[in-house]
Amino acid sequence: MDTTDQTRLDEALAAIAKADADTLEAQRIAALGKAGWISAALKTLGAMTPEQRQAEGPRIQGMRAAVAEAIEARKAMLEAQALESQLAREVLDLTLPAREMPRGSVHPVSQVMDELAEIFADLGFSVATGPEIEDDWHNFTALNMAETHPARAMHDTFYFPDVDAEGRKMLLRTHTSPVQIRAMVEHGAPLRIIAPGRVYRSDSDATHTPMFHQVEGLVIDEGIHLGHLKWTLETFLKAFFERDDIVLRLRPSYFPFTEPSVEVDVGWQDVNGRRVLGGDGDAPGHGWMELLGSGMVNRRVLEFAGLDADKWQGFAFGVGVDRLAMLKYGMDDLRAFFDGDGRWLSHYGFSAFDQPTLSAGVGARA
Ligand code: 2NL
Repeated sequence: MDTTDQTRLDEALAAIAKADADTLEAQRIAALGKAGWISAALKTLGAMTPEQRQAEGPRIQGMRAAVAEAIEARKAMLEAQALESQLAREVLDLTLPAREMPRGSVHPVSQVMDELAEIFADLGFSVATGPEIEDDWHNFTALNMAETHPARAMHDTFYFPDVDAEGRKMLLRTHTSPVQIRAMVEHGAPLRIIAPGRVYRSDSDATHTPMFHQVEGLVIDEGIHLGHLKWTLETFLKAFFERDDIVLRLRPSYFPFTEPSVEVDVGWQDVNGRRVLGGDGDAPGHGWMELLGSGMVNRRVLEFAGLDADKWQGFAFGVGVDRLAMLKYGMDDLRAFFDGDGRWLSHYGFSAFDQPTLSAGVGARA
């Protein structure tokens, strides 16, 4: 046993055990560095006889491992100590006010959805939601659009390549009507719901995006007729556009899921070269703009959903949420809605603290 090495080792281990971060590195260099004493000892192995090396090799390697291990242990200890004292030092006062207003803002589509929920809640509607990935029964068949119905092709549907576990053809919903079908199947009648959400159609240009937002409304009760539909839409649009002079014009139309079907136009007037909703659509300088589709729920749809069509009647409507937002807040390019541009959002976005209420006007800005 080399007593010099043993003394050196004992001294090194003692120094390491009480070293701080700086002296620990000096200890490492003195022992294990290129010119360190253990490195020097390792170099002597080359000149030894095989017998000597067999005894000296493990001894020197053992010293190297002991020093390296001691350094690692001390380092971990020092780091734990530093963290402890940092945690003790740093105090976070969660009761302090924010230094800046939050920079995020509520997207106009979210704002309009909140406004719609508020307006219709006041009329006794609840908000219904459902899956965006649907089967073709809920999206088409139950809406009186049979396999061969031409309207299916018109919907530019995104289909999934494979059928699901039950062999159903799956797709991205093309409207939120399937949510209403599910509500009728699950809750029966009477029913008063709106179904807002994302819908998908394979269509893309300046006025169409492959994903857009729709809100549909559905009322099922006894003795429901077109008068209820017209009053509901009038009341909704007056609250939404915050004007009492909103006028509607109902035109006959066709949807497979409603009978009769009506297209609803809203009157606008020219104010300094800009079209503003309200006024008499037929007067000079006034006009009509197509806004939403609606109608009395086709009795075949009621039957598909398991309702007795002799007892229950209903009306339904559908309208684009993005379109409503553009009209109300004066945006001209639909594609900007989905660009995620912070400047657009800070211009058109809403404060997260601004909750739409009917008393303040649903679109009041904070
Ligand atoms: C449009 C037209 C509409 C409906 C949607 C509906 C839903 C059920 C039953 C019957 Cl469950 N109808 N929804 C009715 C008429 C029109 O949307 O142009 N949307 C943008």
